[in-house]
Amino acid sequence: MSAVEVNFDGLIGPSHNYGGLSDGNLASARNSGDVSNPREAALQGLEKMRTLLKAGLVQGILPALPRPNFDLLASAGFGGSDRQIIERAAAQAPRLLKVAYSASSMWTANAATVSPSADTQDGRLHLTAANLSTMLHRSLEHPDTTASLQAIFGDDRHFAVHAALPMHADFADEGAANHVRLCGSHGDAGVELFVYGREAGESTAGFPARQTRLAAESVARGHGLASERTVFARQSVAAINAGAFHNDVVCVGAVDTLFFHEAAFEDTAGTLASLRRAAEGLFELKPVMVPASKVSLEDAIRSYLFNSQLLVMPGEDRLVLVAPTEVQDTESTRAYCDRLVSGNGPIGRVEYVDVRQSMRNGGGPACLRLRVVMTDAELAACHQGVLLNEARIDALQAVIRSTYRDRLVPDDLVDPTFADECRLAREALLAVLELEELA
Ligand code: SUG
Repeated sequence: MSAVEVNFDGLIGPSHNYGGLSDGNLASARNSGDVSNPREAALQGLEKMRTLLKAGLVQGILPALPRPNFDLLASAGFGGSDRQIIERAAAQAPRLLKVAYSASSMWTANAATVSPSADTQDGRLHLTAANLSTMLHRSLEHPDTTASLQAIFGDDRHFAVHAALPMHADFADEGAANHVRLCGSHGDAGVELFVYGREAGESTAGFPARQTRLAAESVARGHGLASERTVFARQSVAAINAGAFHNDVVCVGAVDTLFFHEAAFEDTAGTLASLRRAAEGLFELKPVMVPASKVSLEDAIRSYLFNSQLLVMPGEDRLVLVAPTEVQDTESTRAYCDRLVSGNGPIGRVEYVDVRQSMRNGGGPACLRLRVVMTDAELAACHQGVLLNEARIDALQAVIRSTYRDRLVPDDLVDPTFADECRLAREALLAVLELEELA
């Protein structure tokens, strides 16, 4: 069956700010409290989408979630009118107000785990919303994410949307950021690699390990994946403690190629052997391992070399790495990329994109997209309003230019009129995506 990979990027919401909310995410901690520019952030994200659309790829988008999340504030005991809730939360629990306003749904690699229909027992495309249970601000996302996915992938002849796993540390799940699908070509049956940071019930020292093996296994079972085509690998403790809070900070894969840092997995040889066994009869795995002697783990995490999109571009015979400009600005990673493309390996070109606003919260090009491999029939059956063309990108950018602020600091969130601003902007954006039902 022929199929294409559709990147569903997150539309960056009007409350994008540097809240310092993510323990273990070095960029989030470093830039905490800085001035953000939500308008520039959203425009940068859309320009990345435009670049890939112009290259001939199918580009989708997922809407920003409603912020502030009044349910959270109500659960914390704040009552009254919206205005009173915000004023009271600002006075009594300012951190909770930042949590309620977080625009973290922009990182759609964490929205869900996706298995294409070629891999699943019932021949449907399966999506499981991630519970994101480790970080409070991210744990708020899944109910609204599930609603978005249902609105977009609502046709149950083609799609199965699963609600998030139970909200408990044993089931901690961060979605596609810890999942890689490898294959011969997109429409063929593939191998799904799930990377976890700890076992259920295990407590780890250092930065939080946000994914359990139990969560990964539960998603794989729910999607009806063949066990002989599924691999579970442990992320290295060293990577997590160096700031790789998701596997996609140290690893990215596409079709038959796995591009990863030497320190990404606890057992590299074992992981590669399991992948080769699972791929037998389907394709030959092409691992591209970056040694620490060429790029230190620190530089890999600072530059986000691996948090790039690895893409099959129409008309190009080798893969293209769409990397953040920070990779160009970091000497070791720039030198590595120059050598990479001059060799004859599977990656033939590196293209740099500016997503600095998101990067400063620890989100590179790969964090900003959820990959969904879709057949023609599935493409036709999904909600068409989220499939982008240039006119729709222009329309979204026009709304952003007229409704988003170009300067926001966490202290601005105390302004009760900002909540109305965010709601009106979101409603206008949903209208462009023909998703008014989510308002
Ligand atoms: O979960 N940052 C996100 C970044 C997610 C990146 N996603 C992937 N690697 N796929 C996180 O840590 C920071 C928010 C703040 O501090 O305001 C934040 O949530």
